[in-house]
Amino acid sequence: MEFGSLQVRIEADGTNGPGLLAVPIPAIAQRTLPMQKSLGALLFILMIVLSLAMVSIAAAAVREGNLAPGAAVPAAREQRVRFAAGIAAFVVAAVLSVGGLWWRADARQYASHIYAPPEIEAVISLENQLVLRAKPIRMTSGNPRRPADWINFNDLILDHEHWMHLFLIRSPGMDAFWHLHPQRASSGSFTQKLPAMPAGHYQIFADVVLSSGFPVTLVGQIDLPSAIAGTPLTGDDSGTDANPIPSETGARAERPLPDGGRMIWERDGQPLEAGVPLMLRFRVTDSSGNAAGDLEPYMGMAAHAAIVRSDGSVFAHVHPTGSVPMASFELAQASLPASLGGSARAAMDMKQMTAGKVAPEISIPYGFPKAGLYRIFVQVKRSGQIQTAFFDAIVK
Ligand SMILES: [Cu+2]
Repeated sequence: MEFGSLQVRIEADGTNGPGLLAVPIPAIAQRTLPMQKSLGALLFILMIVLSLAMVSIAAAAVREGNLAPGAAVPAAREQRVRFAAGIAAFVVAAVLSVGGLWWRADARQYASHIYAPPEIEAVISLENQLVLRAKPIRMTSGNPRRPADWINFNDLILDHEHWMHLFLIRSPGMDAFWHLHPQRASSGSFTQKLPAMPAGHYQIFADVVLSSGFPVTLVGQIDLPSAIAGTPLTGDDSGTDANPIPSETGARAERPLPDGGRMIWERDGQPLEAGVPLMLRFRVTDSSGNAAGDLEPYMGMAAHAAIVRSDGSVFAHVHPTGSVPMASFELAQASLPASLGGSARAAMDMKQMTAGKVAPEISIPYGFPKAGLYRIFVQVKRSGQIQTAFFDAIVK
């Protein structure tokens, strides 16, 4: 198995000529599957049988290997037979222990690849500036392939024209949400001027894309002992207040937007199930209840959604194009052989799709990884204003 920034290439041929598309696949191991107990027991018994068989073959070869058919075994051979069996047992035991050492070394090596979400350190400096730094990793394994070891803030590429997409979510109620875009500072750190924020404990999710195209979410926390006055939001920065997430969600799937419009989550009435690919559909209406005609791309996308489990153990930043960051997608297309064409066009199509007007119906593909209570923040841009609606979902 290969780890890292991989891609699946899709080749198609039709009346308009051949086309080639690359889909980036960030591949990483998240856990080691244990062996089934019954399979382990079966293999252990087979090992014992094989070991005993090896010893008895060696013993039988010495005892009867050069006997004429029907002849009796001379009593003097017994000592040599026991010696041969002892040597064979020693060799088998040596092979098994060397094999065991190799097996454990291989398992340790694999375990050092298991993905642990890299952590980010955040402190608030004077003038309500948030300073972010990737936490240094203890190099216990000495293996440089762990994603956490790759995080070098000087080795990133722009995604949606930003080096970092920073999400701050007040916990545990998830009743305050910000989507900000910190500036790169000279010393391998990022800084962000904070908006007006209430006091509380915040969870931090920081999305970056490494120069290999591998997307990484760094996680962290910060405490605001008191509310801060902050500076007004500018550019692509956005945020919203929300009511604290209830432990049981009602069926309400409609949210008012600041201008009197609404965002509606179109549910098909089926319960949401973990591990099932879904299409989350949202519809935006204006203040008179008609389909909104004023949606624009927000950072190159029809919509951005942040999907968070109530305990913060799941975070996804997704778009109508899925979870692939635009930066990784463009990098994958650029890697295609130019002779096959089509690649540059695919990247251009993706950009054009999001240029100009945006339809008020939004479909976002997603699969909830595990059961639980989730909040979904959906962001759109209408007439230059970024609007955020939030929905709650219980996943079985
Ligand atoms: Cu986004």
